[in-house]
Amino acid sequence: MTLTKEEFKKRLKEKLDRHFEENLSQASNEDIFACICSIVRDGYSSKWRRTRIAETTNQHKQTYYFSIEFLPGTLLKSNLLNLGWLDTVEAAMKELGLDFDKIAAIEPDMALGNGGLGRLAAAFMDSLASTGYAGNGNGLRYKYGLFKQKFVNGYQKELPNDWLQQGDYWEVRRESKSVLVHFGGRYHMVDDHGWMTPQYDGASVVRAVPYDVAMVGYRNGVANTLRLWDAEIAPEDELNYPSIADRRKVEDLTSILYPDDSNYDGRLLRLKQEYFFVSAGLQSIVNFFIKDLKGTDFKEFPNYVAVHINDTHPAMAVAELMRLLVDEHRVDWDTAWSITQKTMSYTNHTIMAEALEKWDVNMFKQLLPRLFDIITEIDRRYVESLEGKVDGGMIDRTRIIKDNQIHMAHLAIIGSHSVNGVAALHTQLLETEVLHDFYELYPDRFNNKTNGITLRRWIQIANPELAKLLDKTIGSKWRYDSKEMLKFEEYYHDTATLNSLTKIKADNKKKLAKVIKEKTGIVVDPDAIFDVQVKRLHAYKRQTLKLLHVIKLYQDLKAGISHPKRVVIFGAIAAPSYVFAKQVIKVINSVADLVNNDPEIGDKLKVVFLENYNVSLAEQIIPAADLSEQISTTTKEASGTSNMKLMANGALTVATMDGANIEIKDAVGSENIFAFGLDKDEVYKYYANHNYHPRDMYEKDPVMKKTVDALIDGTIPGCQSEGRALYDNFLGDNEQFLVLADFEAYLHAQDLAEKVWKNKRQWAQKSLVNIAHSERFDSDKTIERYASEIWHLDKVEIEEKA
Ligand code: 26Q
Repeated sequence: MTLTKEEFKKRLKEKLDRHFEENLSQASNEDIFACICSIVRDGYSSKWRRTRIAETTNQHKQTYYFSIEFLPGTLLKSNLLNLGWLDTVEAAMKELGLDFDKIAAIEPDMALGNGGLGRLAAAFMDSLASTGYAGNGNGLRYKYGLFKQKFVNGYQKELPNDWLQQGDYWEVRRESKSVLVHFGGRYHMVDDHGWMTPQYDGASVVRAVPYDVAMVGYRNGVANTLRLWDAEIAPEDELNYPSIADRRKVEDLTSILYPDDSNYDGRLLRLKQEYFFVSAGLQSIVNFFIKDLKGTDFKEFPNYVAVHINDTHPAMAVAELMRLLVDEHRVDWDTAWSITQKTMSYTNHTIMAEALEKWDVNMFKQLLPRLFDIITEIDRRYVESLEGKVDGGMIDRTRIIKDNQIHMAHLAIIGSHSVNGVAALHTQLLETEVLHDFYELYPDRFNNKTNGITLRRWIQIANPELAKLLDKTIGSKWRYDSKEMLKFEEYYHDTATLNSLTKIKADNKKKLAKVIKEKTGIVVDPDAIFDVQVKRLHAYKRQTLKLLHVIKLYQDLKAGISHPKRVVIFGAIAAPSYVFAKQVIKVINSVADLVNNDPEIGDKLKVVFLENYNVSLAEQIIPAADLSEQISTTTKEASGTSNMKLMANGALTVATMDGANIEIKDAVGSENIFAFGLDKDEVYKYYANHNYHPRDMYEKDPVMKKTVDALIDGTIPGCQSEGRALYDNFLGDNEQFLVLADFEAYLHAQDLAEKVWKNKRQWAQKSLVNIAHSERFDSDKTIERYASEIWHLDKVEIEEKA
C-alpha cells in the first residue's frame, strides 16, 4: 500500500483531531508522535492479520526464537522504512514545517537486552519478516529494561529505565492467549486411567499474559510477532496474595533484566524468569498446534514448529516440551524425545566457561520439582545410551547433572538436532576445545552461522546519505538484495564517489560533534580521526588496551611527538556487580578529564565516553566513525557485531584475529583492515604453558613501562585506587586477557592507521571497500542459512514486492 504525502498529512490531521482534539499548530511533539505511530499501526495491521491467517491456513512451518533478551531499539523509523513510507513521511513532515527527527527521538529505546546477543535477536526478527519466513520471537516484557547509565564523578551509576512509562506504542496485550505457569510445591505420580500423571500440591501459579509486537517485513506484506510475556496474579490464586507487597512479588518476576553475566545474585529470580517465558511460550505454541494445526497428532509437531534456544538461558525448553508432551498430552517418552530433538536447535554465544550456565540442583529442584525429575530422566537415559560405547570419562564430562549442578549447555546440546556457533573461529573452537566431547559424539549436529546485522537499520536509517550515494552509483537494488553492494567496489577509482564518501562522513562527524557537545560539553574537531569502541564493558573486550593507547598518545603529545588529531569515543555499559569493569570506566573518565582539560593538548586529542550507550546512540555514533576498535583477546569474542555495523558505515577496523573480524579481513583483504596481535595458537600456548609473564615485558619495554606507570605515578589524578587496580591486573601472571602481550603490536597497527589517514584518497578507497563487502554480514543472509539448514522453513506468500 503506497502512501502519498497528502494522504499522510490528511491522516495526521484526522488523528490529532480525533485523539487529542487538536490541530497541528497546537499539538505537542508527543501528540504528533503518538498519531504517527497510530498511522503506522493502521498501516501494518492488515498485514499482521493476513500473515497470521496465511501461516495457519497454508500451514507453514514456523520458527520460534526463544531469547531472554531482545534489543530492538526504536521502531518508528524501521516500521516506516519497512512499510515503504519513510521518505514520504519525512518529506511530508518537512512540508508541514515539523522536525521529524526530533519527534521520532521521543520514542524510548526498547532496551530489553544487554548487548550483542539481544541485538542479534532483534535483527533476526527484522530479517525473518523481511525474508518472508514465519518466524516469531518469544521473550520477557521487562518492566525496566537495561538500567540507565549515568556517570557521577566518573563512576558508573545505575538508574531505573522506566521505558513503559509513556506506554508502549507498539505492543498489543493478548489477554485471551494467557497461560498459567506453576512454581514450587510438591508432586507425586498417580495412575490416571493407565497413564502415570503428576499430581501437584502447594505449587504457586502465575498468569503469563502475552504482549505482541508486530515485526514488519521490508516491503513484502509480511508481519510476524514478537511475543513478550508479563507476569500477573492468576485469578484462581488471588487469595494467596492479599497484600500489595505480596502482589509485587509476582509482578517482580518480569520487572528487571539481569544485566549480569558475572555474578550470582538474584539467581533464583533469574531461574524463575527463564522457566516463566519458556513454559509460557511452549504452552502457547502447543495450544496453537492443537487448535489450529494438527490436533494431537504430535508426531507432526516438528514439521510445523521449530524452537530455537538462543544461548543457554532458554535451554530448559528441552525439558519443558518433554513435560508438556508426556504429562499433559500423554505422548510416550521415546516419541516425545524424538519430537523434542527434531524441534529444538541451539546457538552458543560464548566460549567463556563462566558464562556457560549451571544451576544448583537444590535450587532447581525446589523451584521446578517436576522439571528436575524430567531432566534427571533425560540424563539417566543419556548415560545409559553411551555406557559401554564410550569411555567413562567422556560420559562424566558430558552428562547433564554432575557435582550437584545442572549443565544447561549439555541439556541444550543433547536435546537439539543442531548446535551452532556465531562465527567461523568460534564454531571451530567449540568443536575442538569447549564442546569437543560433544563434537566427537555428534559431529553432524555442529554447524556455523556467522552473525549478521540489519543493513536496513545501520545504513538506510542511520546513514541515509550513504544510502543515497549507493543508489546513485549502483542503483537501488541493494536495498532488497545486499549482494548488489559489491558493485560499489567498481567505484574504487572514481574520484567523485570517493569525494562524496568523504563528504558524507564529514557531515556525519559534524552531527556527532554536535551531539557530543550537547551531551558532554566537550568540543571536538570534526576533522580529527573519530576512533570508536562501542560494546559492553568486559575485560576480554579490552577497552583497557584502547585506554593504554590513549595514555601513550597523551605522553607523546606532551613530549612534542606529533600525531594526527584524534577523538577517541567510548560507549560501554558495565554490569553493576562487575567491579573491574567499573574501575575501567572510572580510569577512562579520569584520563578523559586530564586530556580534555590540558591546554597543551587542545584539540589534538579528545577522549569522549558517552553515557548510556544504546541502540539509538549507536545510530548516531557509528555513521560518524573513522576507526572501529575490535581488539578482544583472540579466541574470546564469539563473533562481535559492532564490527559489522562500523564496517558497513565505512569505518576501517583495527582488529585482532578474533570472532568475525577474521571474516571481515577475508572479505576486504588484508590491505583494507589493520590486523594485529596474537593468533589463537599463541593465545592457547600461553594458557597451556602458563608462561605469560607480563612483568618481564614491562621491564624490558620502556615505552610500555612509561605508559603503564602512568596509572600509578600520579599522572592521572582522581583515580588512585582504580589506576592501581588496573596496574596490578596488567602485571599479574594470571592476567588471562593478555593486554600487555598485544600492546606493542597494537601501537604499530595504530601507527599504520595514522599513516593511511594522511592520504585521504586512500582512506576513502579502503572505506569504500569495507562498505561494499559489508553485504557479507547482512542478517537477511544469515537468516536464510538458519531457515534452510536448521529450521527447514519455506517462505510465506509475499505480496507488494516493489
Ligand atoms: C548469564 C547469567 C546470569 C545473568 C546474565 C547472563 C548473561 C547476560 C548477558 C549471559 C550472557 C549475556 C550476553 C551475551 C552476549 O551478548 N554475547 C555476545 O553475543 C553476540 C551475538 O552472538 C556476539 O557477537 C558476541 O561476541 C557475544 O559476546
